[in-house]
Amino acid sequence: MKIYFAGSIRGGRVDASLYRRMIEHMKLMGHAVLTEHVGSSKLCLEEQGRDADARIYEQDTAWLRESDILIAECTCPSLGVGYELAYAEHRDIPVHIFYNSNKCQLSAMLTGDSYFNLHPYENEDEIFETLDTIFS
Ligand code: 6IA
Repeated sequence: MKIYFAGSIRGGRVDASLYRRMIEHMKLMGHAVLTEHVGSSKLCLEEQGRDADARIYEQDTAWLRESDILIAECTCPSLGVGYELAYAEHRDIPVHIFYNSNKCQLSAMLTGDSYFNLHPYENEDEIFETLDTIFS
């Protein structure tokens, strides 16, 4: 499957290493993760102007349109991830949202939308078990 992984970038990188572990897990299952960079520890977060951001937007929305599924880690709030979730719903792409229920309260705009598959977890092992179930 082609997977679009969504995680916070300018919203904050506190969970970047978790994103990387989730991406690695899905790749080990034989899937293509189109957005591997979201788990990178070397992302440059500096503003590089509107043209550079337009290229990111065009590339990311193109990847979203060709994805079979969107997997999002939403513990760290991100406007960009919220946008991607709505974009995927608009195109009928299945969406699975993971969040640590001890660390955050998810927006009612996500928990209140029955389109989204919600996966609250308390420890990291639960994430990988759920991913195995989703892709089995
Ligand atoms: O609002 P956020 O930046 O937290 O939005 C994060 C989401 O938007 C991620 O799921 C990505 O798919 C997408 N996104 C945001 N920034 C980038 C990006 N920037 N490259 C690719 N996808 C992105 C490169 C570094 C940038 C901060 C200059």
